[in-house]
Amino acid sequence: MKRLLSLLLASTCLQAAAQQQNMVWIAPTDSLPQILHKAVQVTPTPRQLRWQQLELTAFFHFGINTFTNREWGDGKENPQLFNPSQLDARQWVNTVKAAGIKQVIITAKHHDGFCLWPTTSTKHSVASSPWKNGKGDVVKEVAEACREAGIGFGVYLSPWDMHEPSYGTEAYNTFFVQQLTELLTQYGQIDEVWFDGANGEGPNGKKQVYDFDRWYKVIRKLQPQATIAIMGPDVRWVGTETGHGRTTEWSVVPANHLDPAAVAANSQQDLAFKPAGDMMGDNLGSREKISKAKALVWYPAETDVSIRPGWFYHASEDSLVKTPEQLLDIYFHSVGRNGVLLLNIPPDKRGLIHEQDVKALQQWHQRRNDIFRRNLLSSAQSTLLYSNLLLDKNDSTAYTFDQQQPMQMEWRWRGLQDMNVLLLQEDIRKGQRVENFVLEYLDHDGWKTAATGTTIGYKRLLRFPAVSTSAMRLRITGTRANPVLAEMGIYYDDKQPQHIND
Ligand code: FUL
Repeated sequence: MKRLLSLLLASTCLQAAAQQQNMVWIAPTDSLPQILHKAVQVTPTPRQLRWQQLELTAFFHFGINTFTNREWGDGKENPQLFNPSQLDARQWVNTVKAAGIKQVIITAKHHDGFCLWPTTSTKHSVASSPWKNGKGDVVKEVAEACREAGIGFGVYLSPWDMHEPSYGTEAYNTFFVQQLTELLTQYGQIDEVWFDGANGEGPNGKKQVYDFDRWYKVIRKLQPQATIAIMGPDVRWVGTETGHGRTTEWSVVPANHLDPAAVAANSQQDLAFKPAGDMMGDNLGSREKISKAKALVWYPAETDVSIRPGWFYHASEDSLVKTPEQLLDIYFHSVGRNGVLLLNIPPDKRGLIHEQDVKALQQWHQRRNDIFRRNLLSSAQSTLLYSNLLLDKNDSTAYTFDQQQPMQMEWRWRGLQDMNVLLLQEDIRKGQRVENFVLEYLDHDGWKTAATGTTIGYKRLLRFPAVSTSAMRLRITGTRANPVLAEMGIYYDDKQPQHIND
């Protein structure tokens, strides 16, 4: 009997483990309910979950372009031009950390091929520059500053290389592996590897066929916890560089290009594929799209945008740094739309983050703190028995609606409350489920709509014209399975223009 019980228990555990996975196959005979059931079983890998929880990450675009005042070099630049007078990676890292940013990515090599570390793969690097008499290493300084500050560290390594003579031949893939290996073995833990999709001509006029599979294997072996972003399997480009993501953002999307043999050859955790298909379309994970899919995969969106018009520093753009209000809009439309924000802050020719950018970041941080300081729900009475699970600022404790229960909750206050911001989070360890919701407030003649939304995902923030009320309710009006909510918040931003309606 005991043996039978333990066998039963073991098989239940196995089933539970098998149910939650990073990808799932769809059979041509699957009905829509079967597909929806499969869709909610697709969940993030541990590396994807950690990345999503960061919410705010930063890019540092810095390199030879900083000194030539260009956005794209051509690979012919003289390394002698690279000479920051006061480079201070701690100032970069501490500035962004103070703004709430949890991880940074340095452009170790941009399309011009100039390397910010003293690589043995080419002479086209900081080692040939006058900076620190050729003894400097920008990647090392940033990596150490991140470690000291306790934030994540990642590298951007451009596959496109306009300097390297082997570009356009098979030898370049090996050259690239050499660069990647140096970066992944000499600087401690690497949390994100960022591959850009650009593939132009090299010095011999040829384009390269990138051996992504080989590169992914190197990364998985040397830094298994690192997310591979954009031209990689863990993190998808949101499809715009404006900083404003989609209002409907599914992290579970079709993966029609997955090769079954390749998937079978890899363990689930190491699923590695190159993205294909439309990254810019509207609503990539709609019922219509997942119904036509061959497979579904957890593939969340990263929203990259620069604090200035360009990705690299240009003195002429000092007056064009995004304002704290613009950054706040970006925050609501990236983190608040189920994405991770990757905000570029380009260090200047001195090797410092410019005062204008520092100021904008500080004020942006202050605005966010002011808005989210007090969750008004903490002083309300709820119709839910375990409503405290939604207010504990812990996304791993969740409120699960059971199948029969009406999918709504009400909150009441003793007096009137002003409110104009809603925060919702799903427990994405249980997949992404909610398709539609409405937030209502009690007016003198009944319930009125304050805001409506579609997907929630890891986090959804909505601004709505301010209301003053003694009761509000959230109704989930469409879902793929019973909702599992991790957090909920209602706030009042007294500086918000009354007309904003996200
Ligand atoms: C683009 C690049 O071409 C830009 O220079 C920049 O690095 C941006 C993040 O990605 O595709």
